Amino acid sequence: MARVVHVLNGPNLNLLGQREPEVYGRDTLADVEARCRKIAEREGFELVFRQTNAEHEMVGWIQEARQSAGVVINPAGLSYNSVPVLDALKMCECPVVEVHISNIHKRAETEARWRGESLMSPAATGVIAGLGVAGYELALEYVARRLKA
Ligand code: CA2
Repeated sequence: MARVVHVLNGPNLNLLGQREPEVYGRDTLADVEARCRKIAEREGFELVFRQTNAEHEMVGWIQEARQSAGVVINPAGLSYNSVPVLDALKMCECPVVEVHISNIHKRAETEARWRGESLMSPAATGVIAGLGVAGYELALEYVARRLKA
């Protein structure tokens, strides 16, 4: 059976590339998905790539993914207030990599302090922030490495 890795994206990331390019870059989510698919093909795993604006849908997708080969998640705005998403991530039995395109810690110095404090991080195996959309690819490389180990 093919090993499946889930890449899950939270609210508003469907509009990636359309605003604040100085923070998030110009790539769209479709561009990110295409790059992730290349890695999945090369590494021989099946990729599920999804985006939702709804908390309950994200919870359902994490539950679906909990026994898969890995979860890469950019919870976006849900990072700061969603206990249901946190609880679902805690139930994952696979590596979980939290990805933020921007450096949320740096932004916490200049914007609001809450931005640097993702509620999700205690449930993550690791966190990548500030490396742009390359963070998704690096997270998948990590999962692929874990699958080979
Ligand atoms: O840097 C990230 O990836 C974030 O998770 C993105 C969230 C933000 O609230 C976090 O602090 C950091 C916001 C996602 C908004 O989606 C966008 C839509 C269009 C253009 C840019 C971002």
